[in-house]
Amino acid sequence: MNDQIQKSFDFAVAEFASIGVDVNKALEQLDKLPISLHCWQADDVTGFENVEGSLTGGIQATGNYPGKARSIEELRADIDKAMELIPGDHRVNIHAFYGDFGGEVVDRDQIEIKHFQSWIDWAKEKNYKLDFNATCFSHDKSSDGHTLSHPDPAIRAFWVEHVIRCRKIAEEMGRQLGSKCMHNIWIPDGSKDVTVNRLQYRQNLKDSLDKIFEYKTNDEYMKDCIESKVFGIGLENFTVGSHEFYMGYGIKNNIPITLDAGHFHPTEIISDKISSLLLFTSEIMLHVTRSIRWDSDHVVILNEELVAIAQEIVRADAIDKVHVGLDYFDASINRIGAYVVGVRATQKALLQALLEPIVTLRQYEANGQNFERMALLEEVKSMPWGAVYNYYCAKKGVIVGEAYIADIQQYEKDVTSKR
Ligand code: RNT
Ligand code: ZN
Repeated sequence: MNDQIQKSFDFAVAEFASIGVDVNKALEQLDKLPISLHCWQADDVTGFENVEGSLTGGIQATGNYPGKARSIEELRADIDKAMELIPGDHRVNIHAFYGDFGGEVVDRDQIEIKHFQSWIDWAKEKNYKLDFNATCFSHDKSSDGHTLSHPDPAIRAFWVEHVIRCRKIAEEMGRQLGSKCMHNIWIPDGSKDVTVNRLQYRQNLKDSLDKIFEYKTNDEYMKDCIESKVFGIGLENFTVGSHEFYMGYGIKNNIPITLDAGHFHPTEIISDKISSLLLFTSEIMLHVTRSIRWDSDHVVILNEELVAIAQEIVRADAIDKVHVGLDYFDASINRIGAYVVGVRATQKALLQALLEPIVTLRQYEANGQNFERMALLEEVKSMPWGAVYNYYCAKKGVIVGEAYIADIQQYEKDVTSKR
């Protein structure tokens, strides 16, 4: 351990102790908090299906920075590189269209565990855990804006089959890796312009979900979660899977809700939803992202809402109930750098939340000492939590501070720039 890092850490421990906070305890908790890295940042949500096609479903990756991953091997190498620069043990979130199809064209209603075995083997070797997602977009059967809510029962059945297969794959991932795999269901369904059939589409989606969940999975190995949205590009007028829809469905059927930070109205925040939802569903999945003006999926940075999300998880004593996953796809900058910045920012937010003098703050609040509460909250913002994070990186054998920039530049020079 570098002397400077140790000294700064010792100073920080004393500073936090003076406000009643145990730094080592906070670090122990942080170390048990996995973050799920979304595989789709490395290749701009393209997937490896061996069919010509583009990203559809109302989402868009903008930019054409060189070096995107073009194969499973490249994508895994990029994730390995990012993981090298992130302290702690983490998860990788795979989408169904990233299967290892060995040059074959395998349609979505035909995928099996064998197409994901190499992902599981890789994860085992690297000590990652896996999460999974059905892929209900970028497909000719989703091109008219509907999948599970489609008016045609045959198309609905196709997507029902896909999602059931995904649930089985997720279950097997969790079983083999000994860690519950979160399986997320997000569909793009909606319409660009006025529809006079809102109820019908939602009824269709409800029926499809009922069929999907008829297959019972083992809770120990996998858990489904359902993700709402306010609107997509080209689907501005109506989204079938709205927040009310999934909140109703999830609470009634005890299925966790996925809160994506970019899926609400521009000034609506997900941090405030955590403590409400937790009273009605056992768990929550988060898609941490940064939306600018719309669901733009910018790289997560250490902003106020990220800190608020972390604070709400910790203040609600919900570290074991809230699954933190990232969801952004910025194609305009170095993609490995995008991973590292996003995960480090998320960890810093969690660390700040874990270092809160919560006992004193709650005492102040109980006594009606609102000035004191505000002042202490202000003071903790500039407490030396950065020194604690640097120490955590060093202890985990991970590059400390901005020195990782040069490391990513080197990887770009040696690897991604040659693609
Ligand atoms: C889309 C949703 C969804 C996707 C991924 C690729 O708006 O956020 O989670 O980003 O499934
Ligand atoms: Zn999302």
